[in-house]
Formats: sequence, C-alpha cells, structure tokens
Amino acid sequence: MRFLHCGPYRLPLQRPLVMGIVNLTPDSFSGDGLRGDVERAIAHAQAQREAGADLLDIGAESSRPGAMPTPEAEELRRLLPVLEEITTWGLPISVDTTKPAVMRAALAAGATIINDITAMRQPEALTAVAESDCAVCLMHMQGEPGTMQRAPAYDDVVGEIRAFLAAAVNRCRQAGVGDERLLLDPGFGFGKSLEHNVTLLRHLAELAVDDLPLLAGLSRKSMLGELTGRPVGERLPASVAAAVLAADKGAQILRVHDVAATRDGLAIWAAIEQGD
Ligand code: 7PJ
Repeated sequence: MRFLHCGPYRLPLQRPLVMGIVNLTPDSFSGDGLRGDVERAIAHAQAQREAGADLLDIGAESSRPGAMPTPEAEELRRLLPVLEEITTWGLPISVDTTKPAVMRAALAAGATIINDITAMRQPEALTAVAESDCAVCLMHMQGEPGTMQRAPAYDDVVGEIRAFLAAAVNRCRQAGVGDERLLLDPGFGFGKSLEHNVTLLRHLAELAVDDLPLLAGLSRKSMLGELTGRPVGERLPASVAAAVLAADKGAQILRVHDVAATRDGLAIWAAIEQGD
C-alpha cells in the first residue's frame, strides 16, 4: 500500500482523497472568501471536515488571475489563528503559500503539507520544507498570477508541464525531500487556455512523473464556466463531474470547495471502477 507522508500522518493513496478548500482571502473568485473572520473560517473548516474531507487546504494569499501579491504580515495574520485551531483536529492541514517565511510559520503551527503554486522555485522555500517532514505539492504555473491568463502558450502542453514537474521533483530530491512526501499538480487555470486545460485533464495520467501521486484542482474554475456557460455560483455539477473525471484519469487528491457532493460523485466512480 502506498502512502503520502505528511508529518506524522500517512495518507493512504488507494482511493481518491478529498482535500477541502478553506479560503481566507477576502477576494476569492469562487465566492467563498471568508473576509478574515477567524470564527467563520474555523466553522467553514469544521463543515468541510464533517462533510468528509480527508485533508484541508488553507490559503490566505490570493492567486486568482490578475491578483496583486498579499503582504507577508497580512497573510500570517489571516492564517495563524485559524491554523492554531484546525491543526489540532487530527487530519493533515495543507497551507497554500509561496512565501518561505509563511511556510516556516505554518509548519511550526502544525501544518503538515505545503502547497506551493510556484513549485519550490525559491531556494529558501526548499530549505524550509527540507528541514521538516511535511508533504509538498508541486504545482505548475506559466507566468505569474497577475498576468498569467493574458496569452498562455505552449508547443506541447503535456510534455512541457511534465518536464517542469520532473525538474521540480529533482530539486526536491536534491534538497533531501523524499518521493513519499511529493505530490504533483498540473495547475489547472494557472497560465492555461481552455484548450490547454482540457488537454491536460485528458492526459492527466501522463503527468505522474515516476508514478508520484497527482493532485487536481478544478473546483468552480473558469474552464468549467467556459464549458457550461455558468457563473461561479452554479458550477457545482460541473465541478463534481470534473473531479470524478480527474479521479478516473489517475488523480489521487481532489482539491474542492464542495466536499460532500464530490464524495458522492467519487463513491459512484469507486463502486464501478474500484469495486469487487
Ligand atoms: C490550486 C491551488 C490548484 C493547487 C488554487 C482556486 C484557485 N493549489 N490553489 N492546485 N488552485 N495545488 O482555488 O481555484 O489547482 S487557488
């Protein structure tokens, strides 16, 4: 049996896992921003857990297309009070951040996964995770949030992203982060056109460098809006369909806003595809 090592936790990778999103940014595109309200954020995290989340991903740094960077002090002010509570709940907590100092503070506060949308490109980020025993999600992004959706371009989107992820894996290995701590993510919507996103989902399995586990984040994203014509508040059915398809294509962790609905979708998929 395979496991993802995240600090003291061992997440079994036999069936797809659901990562519930807890968003602390005030300007979340998906309408779930919690406006810095600690109590409400904790209640939302609790609801995600009760809905059956296997792990939670908490983020206080906006990465939506066109977003301005969040100052470090502000990010920590939003994160730490919530982290202090939810890291006592007995499930792995991932922190969505690109800042080495925030990674260190989050790990000290009990976070056990670092979800870095810049894939450990900063040497100090690599040092921060190498000195701990957390898991690391390496996500692909072309460009930067402020400008990434202006003109995303690839000659071979699957090959280029696979090569990017392979290089990030090598950086981690060289820093002493073992394969049992790594997750790979194509970064749906991060410097990608609709066509790029669709191609990546279709070929998701090819991105699993050395058979490392894949995380997919499609929940409520604009590609689903483009395909259905629905605004962000009406993308639940499309999000569940996308999560189930991602699982079918080999994703081991689905990063979602709607945990209960995603679990239902995955239960049907598992009964058919993983039954007996
Ligand atoms: C992703 C993420 C994703 C990983 C966001 C949103 C936009 N981290 N952070 N993968 N998306 N690893 O919540 O949809 O796709 S922020």
